[in-house]
Amino acid sequence: MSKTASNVDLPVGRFITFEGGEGAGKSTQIAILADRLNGANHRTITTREPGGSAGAEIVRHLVLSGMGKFLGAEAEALLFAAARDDHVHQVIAPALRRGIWVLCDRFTDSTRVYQGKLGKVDPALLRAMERVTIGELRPDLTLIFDVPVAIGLRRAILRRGKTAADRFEQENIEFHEKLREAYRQVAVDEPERCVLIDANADQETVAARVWAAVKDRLLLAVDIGETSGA
Ligand code: T5A
Repeated sequence: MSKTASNVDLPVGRFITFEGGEGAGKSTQIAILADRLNGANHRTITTREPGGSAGAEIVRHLVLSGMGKFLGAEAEALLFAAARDDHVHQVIAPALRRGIWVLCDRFTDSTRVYQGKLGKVDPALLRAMERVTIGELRPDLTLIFDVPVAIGLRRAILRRGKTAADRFEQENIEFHEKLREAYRQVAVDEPERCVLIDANADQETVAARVWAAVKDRLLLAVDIGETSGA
């Protein structure tokens, strides 16, 4: 195992990240995929960013409460990076080294899109932070959930009920439209790593699309107990 900047060993498990705008259905689909992989005898953990480790959950509270916003986009990006550093070293890398599949709700693409494309933070700064926080670690597969903005925001409102909108849900429609476009562009720019999932459908249909992508990109027929004609 080798590693450059941050002493994270290269993984042996599989690392899948789930990305997209607000209310796209990522958390719902992570749970469904984890069940399905467990049923196929793969060990999995599900986790999220910001958060996923004790230190990172503290930062999550800070940024989603909106406190980071007043520090400016660069400082907010640094907060997400600090949370990621703890999460990668405490949770993600150790799990991958033990052969566990890690299913993560948001990862570096969220920083690239929210802080980079939307917040206009210098890409060179974001790359430097990635070198420190994740080193050579890259997702094996990134599923980008694409849903019309109005539908995503409606789902997010339904999910949170009477609790207040968080830091990014409070942004205007134009912000969320740009967010959607930026994510679609990530899928175009990195087709080897990313699959765009049409998430504007019922949960079962979206789950079938997710499973098809995972099978296609990461699972051999023998791994899932299917014959080549299945
Ligand atoms: N952020 C994060 C950054 O700016 N930079 C970073 O580097 C990182 C890591 C995180 C925020 O932080 C920002 C991005 C985010 O704004 P969060 O609370 O974790 O905040 O928010 P989200 O990741 O956006 O989570 P959401 O819960 O809003 O969206 P999900 O997980 O995509 O959606 P989910 O599964 O919770 O579903 C939402 C609702 O819709 C229903 C569900 O039951 C739920 O009620 N639903 C469906 N309804 C109909 N049809 C379907 N197919 C459905 N799928 C789910």
